[in-house]
Amino acid sequence: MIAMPTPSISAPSVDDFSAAILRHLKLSLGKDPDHASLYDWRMSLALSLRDYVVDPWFDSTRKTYEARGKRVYYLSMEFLIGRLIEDVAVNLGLEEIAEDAITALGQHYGDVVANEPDAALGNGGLGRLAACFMDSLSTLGIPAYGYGIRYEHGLFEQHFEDGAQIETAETWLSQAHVWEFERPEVAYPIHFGGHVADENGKTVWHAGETVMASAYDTPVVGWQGRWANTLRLWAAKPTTNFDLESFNRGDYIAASAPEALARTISRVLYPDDTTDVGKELRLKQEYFFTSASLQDLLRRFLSEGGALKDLSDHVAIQLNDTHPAIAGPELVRLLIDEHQFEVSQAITTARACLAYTNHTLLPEALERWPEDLFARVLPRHHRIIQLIEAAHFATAGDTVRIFEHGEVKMGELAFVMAHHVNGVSALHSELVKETVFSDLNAAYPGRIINQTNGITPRRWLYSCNRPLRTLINDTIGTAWPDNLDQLSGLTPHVDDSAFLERFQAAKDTNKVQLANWLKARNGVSIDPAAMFDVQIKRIHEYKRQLMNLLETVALWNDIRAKPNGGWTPRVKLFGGKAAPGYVVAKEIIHLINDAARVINADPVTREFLQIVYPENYNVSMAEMLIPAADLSEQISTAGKEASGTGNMKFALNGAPTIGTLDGANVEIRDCVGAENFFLFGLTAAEVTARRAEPDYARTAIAASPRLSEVLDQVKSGLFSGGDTDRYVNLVNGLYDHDYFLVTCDFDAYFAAQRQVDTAFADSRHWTRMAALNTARVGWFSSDRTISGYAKDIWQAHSLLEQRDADQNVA
Ligand code: Z16
Repeated sequence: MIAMPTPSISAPSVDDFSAAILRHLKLSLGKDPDHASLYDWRMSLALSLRDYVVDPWFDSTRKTYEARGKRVYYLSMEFLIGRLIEDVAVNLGLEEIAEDAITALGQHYGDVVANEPDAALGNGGLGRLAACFMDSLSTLGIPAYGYGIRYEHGLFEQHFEDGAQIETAETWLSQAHVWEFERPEVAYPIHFGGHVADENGKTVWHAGETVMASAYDTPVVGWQGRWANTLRLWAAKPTTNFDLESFNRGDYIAASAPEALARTISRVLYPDDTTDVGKELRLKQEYFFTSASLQDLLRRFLSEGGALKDLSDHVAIQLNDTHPAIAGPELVRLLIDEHQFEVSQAITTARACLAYTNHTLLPEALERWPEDLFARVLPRHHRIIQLIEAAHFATAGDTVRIFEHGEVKMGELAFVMAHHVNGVSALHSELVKETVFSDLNAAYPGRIINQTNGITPRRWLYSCNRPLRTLINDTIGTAWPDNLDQLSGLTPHVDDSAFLERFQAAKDTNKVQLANWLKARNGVSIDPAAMFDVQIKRIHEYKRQLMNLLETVALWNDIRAKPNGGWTPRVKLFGGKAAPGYVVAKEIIHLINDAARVINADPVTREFLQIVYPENYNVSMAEMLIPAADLSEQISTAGKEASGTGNMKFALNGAPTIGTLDGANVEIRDCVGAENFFLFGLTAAEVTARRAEPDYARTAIAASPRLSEVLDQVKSGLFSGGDTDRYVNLVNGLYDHDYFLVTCDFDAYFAAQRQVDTAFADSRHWTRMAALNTARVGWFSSDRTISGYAKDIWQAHSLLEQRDADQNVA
């Protein structure tokens, strides 16, 4: 008999839980209920929930030590976590109890939950993927640690001033972060600069400056509280708080200089998503958290009596992009300089532990450091990379170099120091083999594999879409959240009218909720009966928000020309931030807002077309927008979006995709069926071929009267109050170097949108299509992704059966 997984905790009664909240209010917050603010209630609720995480967490840690198996270490510059109250409550099965208790105490649960700051220690897809992976690692019961940086300031907050993006600092840590536990005793020195010297046949690094990396632990509890892993984030601290000599002289400013210097390292997240950074402080951040993490895992391994030659039997280290690629040379350094390894043995041992995930083919996002800067900041590693390159040349020849054109290429370094390299969708992994790493793929056949991304269904359906959750529970039972393939059980119901009506009612509830939220927040009214057409993601030329906007203007023109044309009412929703230094992306934001102002004010078209762009898109906003979406915009230039993960979230929540054959769109379409996906545009191969044609953009514009008209309107200042300068670069860019082929795909996109109009007008047909999307995308659970990494890359195992067996005996 297979034992049913048992929840780890026994649920309290609502009264007990209310009492726990009141106890925290009094003893942890020092408030009585009459004087408690929303903040106080939120903190008390979070602390009361946290109390239930600790036992499963201890239990998991104990099991991990006992098992002496493999631990997974996920090194990531970013963990885009969002809010945690709902997440923890849902995973512990305490959601209803928490809500009832808060309500019984006279508070509004939604307001209390929304008081929590949205932890934005990431930019976008890569950071959110890391957060979904942490959820799945715990749900699957795989012993794992996430390692990252405890940024004092997360991703900037976005405001619009006259339609232009303005950034202000994010300050989530200005309030206590309830979920973390400070570990002052866990701290490691991190060295920078100085010089290396050869002393008695040994290479010695005399560092120029040293900071301490200090640990903060957040438990990450999985589904039903069966397992909890640790997210360990490092904060930079000075080795000494004061330069006492200066202090005693009375020079208080000089005395605090080392502290100021150290703290800049974990001060702020770089706000770039697949755009170039290349700053010295960024390199220091990367080395800072990577070195701390490796020192920490080595200490743990050695404290358990492990022999370092067996390290790879116990340690699997995953590098999330090249950001922690310094892990290769750093692990080699630690083995040689501190544990007396031979060079080749150190390289072999390190490589057996390390694996690297590539998340982009965009050349500007593949990190390279000027060699002189690199050698100045990390002189010892500079030498070690020379040894690594020599070892690589010895096996593979010297066609692919790590040092080239005065730069250190981190992609190549990560590749040669990894036992496996993976892409994040089937198409992307093939392109990794064919393009950026084709020579390395030939030199190391079989090293590149695919692990298509996934999303956690606990956050991205169960928590964020209660109406749909209820319908699914009523239809197929409640075992799907950690076994998402079960959603296929919905398929037979898509021809059942009662089911379809409930599916549509769930969507409508979410749409009304979004409309109310937008009204309260932005003062804009949108009609929940209109189609909600949503594009939310970082603003980037390759993601082609500009094409979406131009199509919107073209539609506006058509409606104006024929106001009684039986148009399908649409709300175009945009959300997303631009990197502060990415000028074109900021112009695109400005244009969307400018066009929104003009188009939304047009009485002729108002009932058919609106553009809404709420400020400061983040994880919490995604949790509102995705369940309310009718249509998912995934329109990147084919070959450019490595995977996408928003695409999966929309499909899961019953929003069909309009999209290109790019990233994971390809696999989503295979799953949901071509008839339930609005495909358009050039393929990756056609994109490459088209770029080789002379004047491809001008040719496309000339062939499209519709596009020509729109571009003329933008140029004429129609949306910029007569200012003909504002968008001159943006529009000329399309004529002169439309690298992302907005012009070439425009007509196909417009035509696909008209097919969407027709399909949406047949509401039963549309709802069936939406339901089939939900029923057929169970494969995109991050549980499936993590199982793939565990099997193909880490050789790591779940300890859940062990735990359940023990518990059934008890
Ligand atoms: C990022 O978010 C991604 C790639 C990258 O090199 C750097 C950052 Cl910060 C994204 C990809 O653009 C996206 O396609 C993918 O789904 C996501 O990483 C997760 O793999």
